Amino acid sequence: FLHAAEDGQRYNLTSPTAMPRAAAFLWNQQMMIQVNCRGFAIAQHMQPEPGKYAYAPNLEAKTFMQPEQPYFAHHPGRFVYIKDEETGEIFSAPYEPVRKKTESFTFSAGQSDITWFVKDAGVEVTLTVSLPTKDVVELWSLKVKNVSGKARKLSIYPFFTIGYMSWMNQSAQYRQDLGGIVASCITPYQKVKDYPMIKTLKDKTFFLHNTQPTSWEVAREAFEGEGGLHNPDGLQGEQLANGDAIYETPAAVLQYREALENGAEKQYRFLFGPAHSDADIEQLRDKYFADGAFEQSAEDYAAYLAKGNGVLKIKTPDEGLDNFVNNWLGRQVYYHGDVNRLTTDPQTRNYIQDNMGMTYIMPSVTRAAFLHALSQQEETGSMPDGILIHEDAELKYINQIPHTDHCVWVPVCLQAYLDETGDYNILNEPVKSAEGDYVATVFERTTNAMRWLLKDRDERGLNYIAQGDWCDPMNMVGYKGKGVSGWLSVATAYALKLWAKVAVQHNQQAVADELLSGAADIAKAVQTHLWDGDWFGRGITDDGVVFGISKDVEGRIFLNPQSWAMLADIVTPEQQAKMVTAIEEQLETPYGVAMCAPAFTKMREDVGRVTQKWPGSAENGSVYNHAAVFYIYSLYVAEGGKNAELGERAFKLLRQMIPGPDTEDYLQRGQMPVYIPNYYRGAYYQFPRTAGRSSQLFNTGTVSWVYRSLVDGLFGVKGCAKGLEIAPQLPKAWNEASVTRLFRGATFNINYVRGTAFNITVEGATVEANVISGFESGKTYSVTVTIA
Ligand code: CEZ
Repeated sequence: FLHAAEDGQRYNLTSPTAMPRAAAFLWNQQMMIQVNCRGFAIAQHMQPEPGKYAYAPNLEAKTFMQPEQPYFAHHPGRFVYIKDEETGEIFSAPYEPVRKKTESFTFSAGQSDITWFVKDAGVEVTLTVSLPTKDVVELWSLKVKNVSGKARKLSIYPFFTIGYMSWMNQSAQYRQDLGGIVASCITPYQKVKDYPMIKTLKDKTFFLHNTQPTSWEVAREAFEGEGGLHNPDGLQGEQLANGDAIYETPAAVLQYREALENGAEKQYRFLFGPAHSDADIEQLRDKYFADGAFEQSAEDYAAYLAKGNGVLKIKTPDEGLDNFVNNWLGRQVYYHGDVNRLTTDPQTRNYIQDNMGMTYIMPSVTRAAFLHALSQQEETGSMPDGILIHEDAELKYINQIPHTDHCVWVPVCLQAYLDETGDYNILNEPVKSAEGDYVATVFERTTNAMRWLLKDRDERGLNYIAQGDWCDPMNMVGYKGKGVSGWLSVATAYALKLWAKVAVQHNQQAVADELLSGAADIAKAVQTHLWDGDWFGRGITDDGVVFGISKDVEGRIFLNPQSWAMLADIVTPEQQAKMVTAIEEQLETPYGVAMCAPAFTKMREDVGRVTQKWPGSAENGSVYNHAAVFYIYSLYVAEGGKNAELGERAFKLLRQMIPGPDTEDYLQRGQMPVYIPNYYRGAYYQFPRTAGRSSQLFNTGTVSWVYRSLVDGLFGVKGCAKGLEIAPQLPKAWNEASVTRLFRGATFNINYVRGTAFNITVEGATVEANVISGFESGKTYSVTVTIA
């Protein structure tokens, strides 16, 4: 029911019920749409804050994409009903709302389009959606073909939900002058001061056709009647009622009554999206219904996506991995880096990590983003909770809660940029404060961030947590101002050590010494206060209780403190072995490694909101892929990448992040391998029935780190000051592999083969150290790496 096509560039799902939530997504810089195989859709556009144009009745936290988004009969979606005029029989594409098991069904997730092929009773329906690169509009094409061997009379009804737009004011009309249906509303608000903004919003939703319909309906209840959406009253009559919606829930329904000879087909195009005014609608109509406009847009979009190709193409014995890395990983990284999750105030850690991923796609974007983030650094050296990336933006929602980890990400992610580009000049780049005129270089600012972390520690020498760290719902460990984070403490040690190395290269030995002595101090404090015998505790509460330790019944072990202690290289070999074993025993699952266990089943008031999440979901013990990939990365980096067992484990866990290739695995996760979700359900021992289920949420810091793990770890093709460092950690089971690695303008075609001793040749000549240097931008090199 699921297979790759076109070299993994598409994934085709041939059942609407096997993985009912399986979805794909498209985006451009102003909007995104996620559609599931059955036709339910979630779309969002920026104005500048995220807005909707097809509405569900009442979804909380509008500006956050929801994990495990619940779908229901009236959920926003894009559908087409087909009625046989002679027999009265109906079916619908994609699958909802009729839910008829059609003779054939394919949901085909492509790179730049999403297409369904549905066939029933001698009628083939092809439905495709794509997006333009800039405008906010969905481009839909529909093809209906008669393959029944005889002439047919059909009615074809596109039905695009618009939904409950606003309790203040909503309506819809058919507009002959514009060529389609236009719904209007007033976005609800309270404050007079919001009115100037409210009146600029795109409060219209349009559904335009390029072919005149036979009839239409614009009110959802009038269309649905008593039959329900799976058998709406609207389809009973010869024609739709050509009604209106006046303070009634809008819908966009058209009817095309067609007589089709055998073999004949009809094609239609539709535009669906939000607009501010009729003039905007007209403009979009003229632009996209012009001859060849859809085709041109498809080409432009493909060209836009091609910019996200990344620096790595692989060929390994693992086809599913190849498909994912070659076609989908870069795409997801690019999505994050290019549109910053469609928010105007990304959380600082997300902004920095998403842009770290961009290092492998478009390093100039990373560079600009780091400078931008640093321009918002506070005078104390602290980084704010969110980075404002739009002139009208303000820090909202989660960004009003004090988290203490933001400084850590600066050197950690900058390191990836330095490795990849060798652009050490960025360190001398002066950065002026967004407010005020304090100017300091990137080196100075990052050093200040490190000093802030050093300072923001308690008498034990551990880092305060305030109302959260990387784990943002861990909000009650330290809200009284005393609690500390074990993870942040080791993460600080790691950041300090990384930055100390940079300081040495930058001829700032005194700074390096200061940072290293701070790191040593933290290491000592962590060992003294948080080592629990087999692993490190997660933190110490305001009341001085160490948690995340063996005597805890719930939340006994957390992944992050172990991973980052390994990254910080503050563990003894004995400790490391114990931690890895404890993680294997308590956190590893067939779907990846969970971030804590056992999941909390009740509120722990000295830990916080995270314990109130459903056990096994999100930060409460799911396979939270972001945390999992930190561990994977730490396994690759620990012991200088020289411990083959750790590398083997890293690969196993990395592979578990990608759904498949076994049928059972797909069914359990319910997701296609076209992105990595933010989590798979965990609580493997507590709730085995749901363990592995995908959140279907493609916003996640995971993917930048997956890319980095492939480059630095698995394939060992990391940059360094001198050039390209070759240090692969291929799994034992692979006898060979090859990669094409783009690096600083040059192309390296690298073949890995097994042999007796480690050896590298470039164009046949042996390389002495394991660094390839002296290459030229624009040239292609053939490299053979022999691994013992
Ligand atoms: O948000 C992510 C954050 O964007 O959670 C991560 C954190 O590191 C990321 O920066 C781990 O906490 O508020 C909540 O409880 C939400 O669950 C967020 O924590 C979560 C959402 O998935 C965002 O979509």
